[in-house]
Amino acid sequence: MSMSHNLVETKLLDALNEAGCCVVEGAAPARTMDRIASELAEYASRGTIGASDFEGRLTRRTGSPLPRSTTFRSIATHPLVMAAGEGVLGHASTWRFSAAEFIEIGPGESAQRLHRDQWKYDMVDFDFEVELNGMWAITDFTEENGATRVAPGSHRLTNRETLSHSDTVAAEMNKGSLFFYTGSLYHGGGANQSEKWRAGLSLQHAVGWLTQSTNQFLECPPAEVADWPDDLLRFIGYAKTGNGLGYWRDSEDPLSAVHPERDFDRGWATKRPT
Ligand SMILES: O=C(O)CCC(=O)C(=O)O
Ligand SMILES: [Fe+2]
Repeated sequence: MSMSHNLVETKLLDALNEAGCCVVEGAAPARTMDRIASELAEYASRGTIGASDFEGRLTRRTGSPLPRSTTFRSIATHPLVMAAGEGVLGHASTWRFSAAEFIEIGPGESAQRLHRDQWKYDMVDFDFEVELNGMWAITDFTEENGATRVAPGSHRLTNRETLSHSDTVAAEMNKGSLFFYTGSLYHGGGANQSEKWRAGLSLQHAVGWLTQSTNQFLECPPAEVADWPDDLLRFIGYAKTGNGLGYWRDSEDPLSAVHPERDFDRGWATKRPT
């Protein structure tokens, strides 16, 4: 029996509020995950491995999945992503996509150091949420194969906590599931004690007044995205943002760089948080 969308969203937002994390089982068909993996395979085969201890010496990371995978593009604005983002970041004037990365944890990899993703923002100890992140299960995630370790409730702690493995649980989920967590939640990639690779597509979203993790205008330049849907282009950053941010040249709308043939309103964004 399937729950109605509204009920799923309500439970998701309650869990994100209470625990700072939530797994939604079966958010997409397994074959959608297989397609993403096969579209990224040629890039992953040239991907970087072992760049640093934090990134994982036996972990392969492949960036820029938006231009590289049409199937990922088709789910980047998935209704659950939009609902979770609105629920966690809707306090800000705007929020948007920040980055995505295909993460494959290899057999024998050790556990990643526990961290808060929002530490990327100069370790500012925000007392409100600035990021809503996630992970699509491209393969099954099990405790044995390195499912992400999370400390539920740790989104309410401060930067000064010293949590250990015993404070965490494995975010186990089946292929096609979607795991969400806030930028304030302590977590880390798990140790892979199996013989197979664990693959996930990690997602980052942030309030519109913070810099995106990866530079979307280099990864998805105007000349290459003219046939992408407007809502996706807006979401990745071709939009005025925050309060008076993100315009270009003469108070112009950044989407006009993709579609110079169209008319757009000029002027700064004047949206303020309510
Ligand atoms: O791969 C994972 O399970 C988590 C990776 C992670 O948290 C990170 O690299 O920031
Ligand atoms: Fe992380």
